[in-house]
Amino acid sequence: MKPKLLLCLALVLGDRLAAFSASAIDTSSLRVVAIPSKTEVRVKETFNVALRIENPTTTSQTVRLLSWSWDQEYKASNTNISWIGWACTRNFPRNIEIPPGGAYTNELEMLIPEPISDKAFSFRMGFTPINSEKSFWSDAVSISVTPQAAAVAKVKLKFVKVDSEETESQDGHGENAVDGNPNTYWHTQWHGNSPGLPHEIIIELLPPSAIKGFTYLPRQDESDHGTVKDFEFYVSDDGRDFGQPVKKGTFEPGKGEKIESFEPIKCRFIKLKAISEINGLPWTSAAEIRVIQSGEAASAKDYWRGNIGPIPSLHDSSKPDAIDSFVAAFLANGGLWLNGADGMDALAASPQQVVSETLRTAHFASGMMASYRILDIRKVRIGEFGVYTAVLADTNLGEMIVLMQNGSMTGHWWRRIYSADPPYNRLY
Ligand SMILES: [Ca+2]
Repeated sequence: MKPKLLLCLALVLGDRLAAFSASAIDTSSLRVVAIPSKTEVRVKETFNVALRIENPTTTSQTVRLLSWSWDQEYKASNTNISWIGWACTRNFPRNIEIPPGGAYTNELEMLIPEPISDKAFSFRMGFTPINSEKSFWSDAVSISVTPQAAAVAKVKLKFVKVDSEETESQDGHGENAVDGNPNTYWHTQWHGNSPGLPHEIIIELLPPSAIKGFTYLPRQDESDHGTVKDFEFYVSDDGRDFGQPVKKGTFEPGKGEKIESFEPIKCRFIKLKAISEINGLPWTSAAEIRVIQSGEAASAKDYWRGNIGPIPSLHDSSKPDAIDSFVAAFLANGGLWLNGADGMDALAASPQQVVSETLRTAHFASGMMASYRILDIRKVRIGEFGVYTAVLADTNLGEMIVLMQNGSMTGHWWRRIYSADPPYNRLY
């Protein structure tokens, strides 16, 4: 377990250990107070902790800490608790003057990153000013830990049948709707003959499961042929009698994943029936169909993970290269991968600096990387988000992809590292 989830790009300017006029600091009487925003938390759930350095004396006191990642001057007495740092490009020690009776307050986003056996625990926060050998500890803060809900056993989807599929002029097999890959899709026959609507696909749930909804991901390539408009959704125990639809309606337009909900019901088979196509054409297509199980969050899936195919070692100008396929996969996900801004002040001199700093941070701050070498840096266009810089790097963890910089929004940088081996986990 990492002691900290530190995301800071710390360019420490100046020497933290530089001689400092000690006479300006008399911290012998400082008091540290830690106040959590809540006292009952779940594992991996962040909560805020206000940290206050109080000066109970009758004279001003000065403490020295880093301007941005001031949290580096703090430590927790209990290693089960951690906190989240932040992006910063300029970081320097500075003096904070605390008036008599006053306080200097900050807030940390803290969490219990890993499951723990205790239902409750306490911790103290210790503050050690720069150039000081003395640490000031808060009183103990007690937190109770709510056990994590048991994970829902994931149902497997098995293709049963479709009424029509195009297998001659393209791979439009019905299986493609449940293969987990957003870039493959079921398409009804169009070569020679185009049987008309409605079309339907039947899928088996292994094991039979209680579901409270389903999702429909339209085909993700440039065409929208076959994209379903009006639908009916059925469930069945035997795969033959589907009765009345448990849900019918009209999908939202667009290529994003559609989520449809209904009252939880246990079943062994599902059937999606396409009633109409968005352009009034006779086809049906579906990139992915999922079910939402009872007890599972009804949210869109990060389809790109694990589904972008093998990445070649370096780009070949005669065909799409690693970054192109990576970005194509992102595009297929409607740009959802760009969630969770870690925009930072645009103080870095160049995208290359952000890349090397990101890798350096992974190298040094997280201890994840022992070595790296940048193979390729390219500008790529990512949907509506504009031109970004993407990097393919060769590292001790295998090749990995770093994404980061928006060319038009100079105030925003996006830093992500993904493993370049399936399942393309986000590493940093
Ligand atoms: Ca698919």
